[in-house]
Amino acid sequence: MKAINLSNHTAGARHGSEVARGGVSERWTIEAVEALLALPLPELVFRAQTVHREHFDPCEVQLSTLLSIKTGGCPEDCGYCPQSVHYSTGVKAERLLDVEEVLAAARRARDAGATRFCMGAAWREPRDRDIAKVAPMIAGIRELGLETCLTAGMLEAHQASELKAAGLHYYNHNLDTSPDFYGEIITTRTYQHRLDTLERVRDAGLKVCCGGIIGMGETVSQRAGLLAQLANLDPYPESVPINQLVRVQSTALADAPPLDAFEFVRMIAAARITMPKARVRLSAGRSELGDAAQALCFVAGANSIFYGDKLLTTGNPAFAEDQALLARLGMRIASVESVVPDRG
Ligand code: SAM
Ligand code: DTB
Ligand code: SF4
Repeated sequence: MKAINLSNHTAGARHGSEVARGGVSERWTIEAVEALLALPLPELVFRAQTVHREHFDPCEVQLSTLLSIKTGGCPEDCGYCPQSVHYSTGVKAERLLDVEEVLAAARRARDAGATRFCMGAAWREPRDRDIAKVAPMIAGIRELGLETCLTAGMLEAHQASELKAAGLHYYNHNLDTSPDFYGEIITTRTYQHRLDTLERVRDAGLKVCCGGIIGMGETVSQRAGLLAQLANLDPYPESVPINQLVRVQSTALADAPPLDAFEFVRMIAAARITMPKARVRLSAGRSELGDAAQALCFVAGANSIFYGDKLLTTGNPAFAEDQALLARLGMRIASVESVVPDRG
C-alpha cells in the first residue's frame, strides 16, 4: 500500500472522480466534494441512488451490533466523547469484559439478525496484553458465524498483524473530521497518527472501517474535506460509518448547534458517490434523525446501521423499533451468507 501522508492530500489533487480500488490514480478534490454537497437535494439523492444501484441491492441493509468491551477512563481528549477522563460525564471507568460476557452479547445480536459484531474499547492504544485478551473474543464471535470488528485506538504494526491472525475482519478507526478542523476537536493525538494506524491496519490485511462525525460545528467545506480524505485512501475503506454528533452533557461539544437532518442526508449521499462500493453506515445519531430522515438516508445510499438499543455508552433505537422501520420501508436485512466472507 502506498504511504499515506497528509501532504499528498492537500497538494496537487487532481480533478476528482472515483478512486480506482487497488490502484489509484484519480483523487477527489475538496472542491469536487463540496460541489456534490451543494447540489439540490433531489439531484444529489438521485445521483447517489444511481451509484448505489450499480453495486448494491437498494432494498437491503446490513446490521452491525456494537458492544463496549472496555468502557470509560480514556486519557484522550476527543471533544465529543463521553468516555474521556477530561470530561465529567458520569461514565465510569470499567474493566475489560470477560470473553463469556462478550460472546453472550454476540449471540443475542446474531439471533436478532445482526451480521457483524463490533467491539469498542476506550483505549488510546491497546497494550500487547490487551490484544491477547481480545483475540479469543474475536475467535468466539467468528465461530458464531458473524463478521468481527474492533475499535480500540491506535495500533502498532505487530498488533494489527496479531488481530488479523486472530481472525478479525474489520478494524474501525475514524478520521472523524477534516485535517484543518481536527485540532479543534482533539489535541492528544494528530491526524497523521490516525492515518498511520489506518495504513498499518491495511498492511496487515484487515478490512478498514473508517468514517467520521458531523454536527461538531465544522463548515460544509470541512465535511467535504473529511470525505475527500476517506475517498482518497488507497483503497478507500470497505466500511464508512457516518455519525451525527451525540451531544453528551459535560463534553466539550455538549452545546454544539443542532444539525439539520438534510445535511446528514447530503453527507450520506456524497459518501455513497465518492465511495461507491463501501458499506455506508448510518451510525450515531439515528434516534435524533427520526424515521423519515433515516428513510431518506437509505434512498441516498446508506446500507448499514448500528443495530441494538445501545451504541457504546449512549442510546440507539431498540431492535424492535428498527425491525418495524425496515418492515414499513419494505427493506430486507442482509443475510449472514451474503455478507460474511467465508460463509459463501
Ligand atoms: N477509543 C477508540 C478510538 O477513539 O478510536 C475506539 C472507540 S471511539 C468511541 C470510536 C468512535 O466513536 C470515535 O472515533 C467517534 O467517531 C465515535 N464517537 C464517539 N463519541 C461520539 C459521539 N458523542 N457522537 C458521535 N460519534 C461519537
Ligand atoms: C463509529 O463510527 N461509531 C460508533 C463506532 N464507530 C464505534 C461509536 C458511536 C459512539 C457514540 C457515543 C457513545 O455511545 O458512547
Ligand atoms: Fe478515547 Fe476513543 Fe473516546 Fe477518544 S473517542 S476519548 S480515544 S474512547
